[in-house]
Amino acid sequence: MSLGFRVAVGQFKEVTPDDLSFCKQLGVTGITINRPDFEAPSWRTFLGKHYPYGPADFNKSAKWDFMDLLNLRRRIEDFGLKLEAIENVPYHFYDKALIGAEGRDAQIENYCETLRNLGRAGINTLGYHFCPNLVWRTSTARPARGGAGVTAFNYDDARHAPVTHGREIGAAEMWENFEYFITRVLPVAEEAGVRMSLHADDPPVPTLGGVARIMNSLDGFRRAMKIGNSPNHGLTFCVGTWGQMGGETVYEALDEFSRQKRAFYLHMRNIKGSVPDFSECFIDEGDLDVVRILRILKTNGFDGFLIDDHVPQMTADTPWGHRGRAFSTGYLRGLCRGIEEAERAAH
Ligand SMILES: [Mn+2]
Repeated sequence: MSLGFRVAVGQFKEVTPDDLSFCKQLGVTGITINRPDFEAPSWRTFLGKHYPYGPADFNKSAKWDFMDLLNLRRRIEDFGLKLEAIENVPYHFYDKALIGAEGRDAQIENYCETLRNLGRAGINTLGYHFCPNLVWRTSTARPARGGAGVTAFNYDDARHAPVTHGREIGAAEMWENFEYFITRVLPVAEEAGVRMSLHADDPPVPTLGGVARIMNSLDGFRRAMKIGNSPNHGLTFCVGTWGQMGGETVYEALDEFSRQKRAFYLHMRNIKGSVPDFSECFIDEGDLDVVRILRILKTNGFDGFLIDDHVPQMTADTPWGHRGRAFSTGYLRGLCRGIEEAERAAH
């Protein structure tokens, strides 16, 4: 009996052939890439300098080019790996859409073209978030196991931060921005055969830097999935961020969305504490019951993939975290194997 889901690895902001070999060595079948800016020299090198395709078009930096995407997928498949998803377009592709600023219509038009190009290139999952001022942490100095490098957050420390966008942006306005964006891009995603996968706001507090964080609760996500009601709209279910909401929320939400087939893929990590104060930690410690999470997926017939998520920095690690990710990925693969064996024994 197979579990029906698989472990991948990823969050590469740039990738080299060595990285892909490393992924193969970990025994995973697929990878994800994070907000690639294909204009960057490292990406030009990876994709190959000689294109059977004309020069860059004028708007290239505002959207992804079909041939870049096709080459990306092919290069990864050449290593025997599947490109499971790309997570997030570069921030400047849709920063105005996030806050409803002038110029958002042009960005949305470009975003639609990116979706079409993803579909044409055979890449069917695009992760996204709807959080104008991104991930916040207030400490990188909290003690962790063996002195590993982890991040932590304390809401009291962050509460009085200055506004990040020149003014306050409340929840009602953020919901309007979200509806404006998602109702325009989703029909195009459907047509292109691309799934849009929404990550929760990390940390899931009400507001930071004057900007409301609307994807911070189960109710918020129910609302988001209702506004963007499509089989092509679902969740990048980040167990860390959902765990930071505290209590049983992470299990309830995962059960609900995986049952509805709207959890497209998962970020796996562990945490100690929850809002208003938490630290990241190794996946085999912390407050989240990772086995319970995997069992929910198994029970609900989840058929997507899992990846590790900002792992602790281990001794002599690289910025991407080769050592930390090897530990996390191996641990996850071992747990999956254990659950598979337990299922086999039970039937
Ligand atoms: Mn995450």
